[in-house]
Amino acid sequence: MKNKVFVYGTLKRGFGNNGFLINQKFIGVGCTRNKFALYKDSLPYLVDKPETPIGGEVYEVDNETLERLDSLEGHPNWYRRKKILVCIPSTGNCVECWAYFLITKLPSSAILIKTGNYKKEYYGTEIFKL
Ligand code: PCA
Repeated sequence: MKNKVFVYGTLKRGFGNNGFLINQKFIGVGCTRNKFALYKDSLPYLVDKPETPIGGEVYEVDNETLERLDSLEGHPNWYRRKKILVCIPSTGNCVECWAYFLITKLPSSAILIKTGNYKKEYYGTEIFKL
């Protein structure tokens, strides 16, 4: 069975970890049905706290890819994969997707991204900038 994953950070197109989604099906850009909090320091962190809908991308991934994403994100002890509803304008549907939530303590240097959209210029330190 195929797994739908909502990515909001480094797994998005144009970001450093998007290669993990190679050969997987891009469904569309989407926005979470409910509000969450998106923070960043050198990494983006999704937290289950109602602030704003979060923007990202939805992919349909095979089981091997999901396992690779789980180890990348440190599921279930660092980020934890949880199901949320994501609305996809291009299909007109809201679908259940996995998303990785930070469940360890938020770093004190992390700041809230009020727009709910993680941007390229946020990613990493200078040498990692795209
Ligand atoms: N990668 C995952 C979770 C946090 C991150 O940097 C993502 O893009 O959804």
